[in-house]
Amino acid sequence: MLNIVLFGPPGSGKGTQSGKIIKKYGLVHLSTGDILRAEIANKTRLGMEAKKLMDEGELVPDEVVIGMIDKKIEENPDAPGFIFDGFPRTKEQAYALKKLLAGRDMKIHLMISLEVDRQELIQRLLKRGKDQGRSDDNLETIENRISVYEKQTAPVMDFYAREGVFRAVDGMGSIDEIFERIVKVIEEVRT
Ligand code: B4P
Repeated sequence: MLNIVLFGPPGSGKGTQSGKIIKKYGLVHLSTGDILRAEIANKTRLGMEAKKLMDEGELVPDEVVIGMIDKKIEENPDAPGFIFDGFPRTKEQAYALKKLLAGRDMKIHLMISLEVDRQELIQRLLKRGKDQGRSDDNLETIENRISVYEKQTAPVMDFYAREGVFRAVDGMGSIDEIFERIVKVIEEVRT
């Protein structure tokens, strides 16, 4: 089994690289952002509550996203492994993930942190806002998302460094170049 946390600031390429990783390694992709956007599209009560926070660039409460992840793991008992994309985003979520994996005799084998300059993050997200019209990809919300990341999410790196599974990867360059760097790190862990 191979369980990976793909980590990084908003716009660092987590969703993009997750797509390539699941194709190569057959892992199950769990993106809390995608799950929340599906709730919004289905106009559920959870979706409506989450939308307000997401449009402001704030985090959705820990217990909500932890419950979502728990359910998805439960639904995939035969998975060869999972890629956690955009989760955990707080230390509390990281502890909760450790606990819910341990209860199933599972653990995180690797945490990949994508490192990208702030200016590049903003450019990528503004471009996506223009191309796809995502309501949280506007300058004001992007800046808040980055500052929420720095305050609430960046400490998650220490958690995984202490677990001995933290690996930083240069997230600047072309999508294929970055993917090659990620594969190299995954192969080191698998052998
Ligand atoms: P997410 O959906 O996780 O959004 P994100 O951080 O912006 O990353 P995403 O994966 O979409 O973008 P990517 O970097 O791949 O979260 C959205 C919101 O949901 C959060 O703000 C929060 O409110 C809520 N939420 C989600 N998870 C939560 C949790 N665990 N706890 C609490 N709240 C939570 O790519 C960005 C763009 O860059 C793309 O358009 C892509 O094409 C482009 N790109 C990628 N790589 C590139 C490259 N190398 N060069 C040029 N462009 C590139």
